[in-house]
Order: sequence, then C-alpha cells, then structure tokens
Amino acid sequence: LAEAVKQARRRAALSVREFKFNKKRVRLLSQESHLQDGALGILYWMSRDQRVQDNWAFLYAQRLALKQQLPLHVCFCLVPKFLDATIRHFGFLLKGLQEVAEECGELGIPFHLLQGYAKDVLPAFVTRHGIGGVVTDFSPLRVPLQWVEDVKERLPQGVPLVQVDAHNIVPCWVASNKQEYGARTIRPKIHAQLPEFLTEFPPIIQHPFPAAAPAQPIDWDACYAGLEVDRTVPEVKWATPGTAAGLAVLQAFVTRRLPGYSEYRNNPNKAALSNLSPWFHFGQVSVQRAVLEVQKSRDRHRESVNSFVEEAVIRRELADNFCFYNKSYDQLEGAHDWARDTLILHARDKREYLYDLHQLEQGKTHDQLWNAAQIQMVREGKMHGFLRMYWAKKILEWTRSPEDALRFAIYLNDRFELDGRDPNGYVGCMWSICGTHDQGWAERNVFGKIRYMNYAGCKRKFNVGQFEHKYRP
Ligand code: FAD
Ligand code: FO1
Repeated sequence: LAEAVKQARRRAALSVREFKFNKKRVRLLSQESHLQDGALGILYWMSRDQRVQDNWAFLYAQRLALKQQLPLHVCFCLVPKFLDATIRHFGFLLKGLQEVAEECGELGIPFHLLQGYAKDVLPAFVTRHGIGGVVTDFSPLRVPLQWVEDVKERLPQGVPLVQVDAHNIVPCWVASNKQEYGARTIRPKIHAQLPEFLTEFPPIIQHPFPAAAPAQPIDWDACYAGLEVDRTVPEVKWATPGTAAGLAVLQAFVTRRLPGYSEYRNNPNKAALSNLSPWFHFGQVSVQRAVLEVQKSRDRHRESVNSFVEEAVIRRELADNFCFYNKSYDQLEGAHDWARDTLILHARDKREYLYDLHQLEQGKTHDQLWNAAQIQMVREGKMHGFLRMYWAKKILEWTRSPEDALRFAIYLNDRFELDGRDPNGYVGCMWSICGTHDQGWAERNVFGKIRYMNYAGCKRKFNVGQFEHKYRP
C-alpha cells in the first residue's frame, strides 16, 4: 500500500505546480495577513495531525516556505498533562512523533520537540529562529482552541498565525456554519462538497532551503520523565504506534476486513472493524487517505464502502461540528432541551442498581456483558463500537444522576481508550446518555425519552456468552 500511495502522491506532485491548495481549508487567526519582512523561516506548529504526508497543514506551510524561498521548521509542544490521558496515550503519541522527527530530518525540515505549553515556549522559539509566519492544525476541543488563542496573543508583532483543518475532509467551518441537528442534516452538506475536497494529496517534498541551524537532538526518554500522568495504565500491546504501522492496519482492513464491514461491524465477536481510531485520533494516519484507499473497492464492496464513509466521514465530521459549535459539548447543558428536560424529570426515579466510579472502573457490576466490555477497554485500550453505546447507557441506568453518568462515562473513556479525548468520544457519550444527534423514544424509568438498550437486545444481535467468556475477570 505504501508504494501505491507514494505513486499516487507523485502523480499529484507532477501537477504540484498547478496543484491549487484549496484556501477554504485555511483560516487566518491573527490580524496580520502578510509575512513579516526579513523572516528567516516558516513554522508548522503540529498538534492534532501528527504525520508528515497527507497533512494539509504541513502542505500549506511548505507551500508558503517554497514561495518565500525560506527554510521550513516543524515544532510540537509536549504538554505535561492533557485531560485524562495516561502514560498509555503519551507513549503512543511520543513513539509516533519519533517517526515524524526522522521523516522530517530526511526531508531537510528540522523537527523541534518543545516541552511545555505553547504559550510559554512557542513565542520564544519564533523569535529565536526568525519565524515570519506560523501555520497550525485544527481541533474543535476547548483545550487545543485555548492553546491557539494564547499563542495568538503572544506571537511577536507582525507574525501571522493561520489554522488549517487537516483532520476533516470537508473543513469543519466549510461543512456547516452552525451546530447541525444530526447526521441527517449534515450528510447532504458534506456529500455535496466531497468532490471538491476528497482529492489526492501532493507530497511533502525535500525542502530546498536549509535552516541555519539543525534541530536539537531529542532525548525521548527525558520527555517521559517530565510528564505528570498516571503511569499505572499499561501500554497497549496490539497497536504499534506511528504512521507506518497505521498504514499497515489500513491495508489489512482494506484487503481482509472491508468485505464484511457492513454486515459484521456491529458484532463484537467479529474482527470486522478498521481498528484505525487510535491512528486517526493522534493524526498518525489521515482519514482522507483511508477513504481514498477504501473507495478503490467501491465496485466490489459497495455496501461496506458506503458504511465506512458514513462512519469515518459523516459521523466523525458531525462530532467535530458538535464540539466546534457547542461550547458545552461534554455537559448536560450541551444537550437539547427535550433531552435535558426528560433526564431531569426522571433524575429521581428509583435505580434498580447503583454503582460508584470505582465499581464501574473495576468492572464489578451484576452485568457480565457490561463488565466484559469494561475489561476489553482497560486491557486493550479499545472497546468495540457497538458495546460503547450499551456501556454508556448502562452507566446512565446505574448511577445517581445524569450528570454523574456523563462525568463517569467521559472519565473512563478518556482514561482507558487509546482513541479517547476526542470529539468522537464526547459525542459518543452525549449521544448515549443525552440523546445528542438522536431522536426521542418511548418514555421509561430513568431514561425518560432517551433511547434505551438492554441485555436482551444485545443477545438478539450477537453471542454475548462468547464475548463474556473472552473478557472474563
Ligand atoms: P470503524 O467502525 O472502523 O470506524 C472507522 C472510523 O470512523 C473511526 O475510527 C472513527 O473515526 C469513525 N467513527 C466510527 N464510528 C463513529 C461514531 N459513532 N462517531 C464518530 N466517529 C465514528 N470514537 C473515538 O474515536 N474516540 C472515542 O473516545 C470514542 N468514544 C465513544 C464513546 C461512546 C459511548 C460511543 C457510543 C462511541 C465512541 N466513539 C469514539 C465512536 C466509535 O465507537 C469509535 O470511533 C470506533 O469504535 C473506533 O473503532 P474503529 O476505528 O475500529 O471503528
Ligand atoms: N497535543 C499537543 O499539541 N501536545 C501534547 O502534548 C498533546 C498530548 C496529548 C495526549 C493525549 C491525547 O489524546 C492528545 C494529546 N494532544 C496533544 C492533543 C491532540 O493534539 C489533539 O489536539 C486532541 O486530541 C484533540 O483533538
């Protein structure tokens, strides 16, 4: 696959002269709109999209540097703590960055790992290297948005800051200018724009303008030491970090699992999913790349290709849309009125079972399927997508209030899921517990009109005993 992808990029590169960078992917964040005179370089501040190739932010930065005949630098600001990330997540991230640093070095593009919050370390870097313009990538979450805001306030006078959505195929601010009601309303808007945005990528090329000084050698072990994270959550064995490994997972999906995807993707006993979410979350593999590859099978496996596009494009871009336009994307306040009202109306209903966070984290409930799903997430860092809905809904049923339920679900999700701390996760928990992007259903105890799921329903869909046996305590 890697060879074919390289060929595809080269074909796109043949037209790199004419390759028109779609400016709708870019938004200017600072009032400066032109580059500072006497600049000595351009900087790509990498954050969400931790890869070299297939990265629109990186491509825009290199294009700028080529036009100005300037060196190009890349930096990543390693924070000591990010939401409920543990050593499991930082390990995956740092090993992926090692590959990025090596690839940048081979391309004559210095990669700098800065330790600390961007607002504290990036402005000084810009001054020291005479950076004339900064390009960064895009995340709709409040913490990364604040990082960008803080840097914008502190950049030296006259240095413009632009942001490129390198994570979505149709840029978040292009797909829609408001919070969408659900997949039904955003789907036509995205499909109408896919022909314009679902293109091949040109390559990041060998940079012809070398920087005055090479990047400092990086002491990767020292990076671990500086982290203020929980080190008790073991690393995940099945998932090898980094772009090369992620592309290998994509190839295995396309050749082996895609044919059965639409039929078996909701069966936790089947190896039918792409398994790509950890590499998507850390931006080590581009979703656009995955979709380009999957679509090559559209004549043989149309159903599965359409189903994958629905999840990886529509559902995922809907999640970014929700987080971008709803400031309370991870709270009850962020739910629709009908949902909040029904949850509050039933907040005092008698709970047949009540569990606290510790019991849930230990997977010690009366429900063997729920416990097995929790064990899968803790051990493998990736709970099956179908079970995540059941898992979150049971937390609503077995905790004292909807607020507790949402808080516990998000906490456990972000602490153990490799793909956690992601717009998909906040929306997944809000969909399950607060009916976001869903409709109302027949009113019942505790759930009110929120869609209900139960054990009997799971038994009708797959062999729950087999799954419980596989993930027994
Ligand atoms: P595949 O079925 O192969 O999907 C391919 C890609 O499509 C996924 O990687 C993802 O980017 C996207 N996708 C698939 N399903 C969804 C969905 N329902 N919403 C948005 N995008 C989707 N996904 C995360 O990335 N991080 C999370 O923390 C997360 N937490 C969730 C919590 C709950 C309660 C629920 C109901 C869903 C959650 N999801 C989360 C969405 C979904 O379950 C995962 O994206 C999926 O299981 C990842 O495995 P995969 O890549 O093998 O899936
Ligand atoms: N982004 C950074 O720019 N620096 C970090 O040190 C960092 C750590 C980190 C740890 C776990 C994780 O899941 C994400 C992390 N990210 C970090 C955030 C990432 O770049 C995205 O912005 C978020 O995932 C939101 O989409």
